[in-house]
Amino acid sequence: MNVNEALKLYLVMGSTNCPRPATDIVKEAIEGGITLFQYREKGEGCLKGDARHALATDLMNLCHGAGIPFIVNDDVQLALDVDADGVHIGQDDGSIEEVRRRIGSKWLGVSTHNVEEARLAVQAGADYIGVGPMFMTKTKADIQEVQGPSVIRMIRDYGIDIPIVGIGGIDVSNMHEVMVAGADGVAVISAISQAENPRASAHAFKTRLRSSKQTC
Ligand code: TZP
Ligand code: MG
Repeated sequence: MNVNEALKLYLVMGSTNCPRPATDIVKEAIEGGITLFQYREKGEGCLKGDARHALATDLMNLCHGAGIPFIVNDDVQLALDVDADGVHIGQDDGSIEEVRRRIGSKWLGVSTHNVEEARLAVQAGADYIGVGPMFMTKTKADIQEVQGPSVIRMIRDYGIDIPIVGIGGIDVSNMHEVMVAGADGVAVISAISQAENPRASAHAFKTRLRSSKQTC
């Protein structure tokens, strides 16, 4: 699968984002049509050690059973241990080049917030960049300033054509703004993981994406 196609509807989450077992949420989100999954096990009460490894394996098996690539956030060793499809890192997670060397040809995603970070991520060998926060979010406490989808437009106008996914406060009602700014897709945590019906939420995103594409 191409990275840009996989990025269309990117579910990012770990056990602390879920009101029910993470495996149930991911199963339902897959049925609803997510195209990529990132295991992001963070925050108070997050799993460590064997429990973290076991959940990563369970979620990866669910994803792979449906042909969906499985990415691990931050934890390069876990990604290598479970043989994930890729790793996603932020600006404070060490050298992008070093992660690239460790993971070889696995996908590498990097969180960026402006043109300069995007440029450096591309130069260092990222396969895609996440750009955010697009909108206000309660899910991540240490977010940078909300700049809105216009930062994606700035990155595109600079000439960066790497696959881009927007993140932060995205829901079905505002995702179109992210897509028209030049994103290949949207990454969401709470809009799916905390939805009353994750399957219906993912499905609603997919329907909206299809109509977004016609106007992009
Ligand atoms: N990076 C920037 S904002 C964010 C991350 C991981 C949180 C996104 O969560 P939500 O619930 O989709 O706003
Ligand atoms: Mg990180």
